[in-house]
Amino acid sequence: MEQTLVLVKGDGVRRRLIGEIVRRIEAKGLDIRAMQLMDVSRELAEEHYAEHREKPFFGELVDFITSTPVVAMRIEGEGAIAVVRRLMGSTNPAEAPPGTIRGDLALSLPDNLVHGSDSPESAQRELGLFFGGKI
Ligand code: RTP
Ligand code: MG
Repeated sequence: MEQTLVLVKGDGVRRRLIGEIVRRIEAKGLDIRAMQLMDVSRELAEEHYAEHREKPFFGELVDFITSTPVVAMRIEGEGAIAVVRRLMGSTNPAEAPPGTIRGDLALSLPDNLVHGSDSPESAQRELGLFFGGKI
């Protein structure tokens, strides 16, 4: 069965939206296999977002994800990676459709509440980072 990493990022924790986001994931029929509230070190953040290292918003992104605790979840289900991405909505909340987490609950970047792995390779890598105990 497919697994993916979901993060409720700092804005979601600060705004007390953990329950609302978990509710949507559960209501969809996905299973929570692991869940932890945790601090994200700079090392973990830079590794997690390595694909964005050259982007102009990389510094802001790392500051954002390390500034407050996040909730990391190992989510499992048929097609979980793509299903979670659809539940989240597009990256920019201003463009995310109503009915999605970002479309209903967020307004502008970088505060888009959630992260979901974007491919089987990313899921494996990111689950290792957050739940493998390496960093
Ligand atoms: P994520 O990785 O968080 O699941 O989001 P995503 O795939 O939809 O978006 P991605 O392109 O991977 O970007 C990662 C995170 O960087 C912030 N971002 N800021 N200022 C900007 O133009 C900008 N673009 C992206 C967002 O927080 C996004 O989730
Ligand atoms: Mg991404």
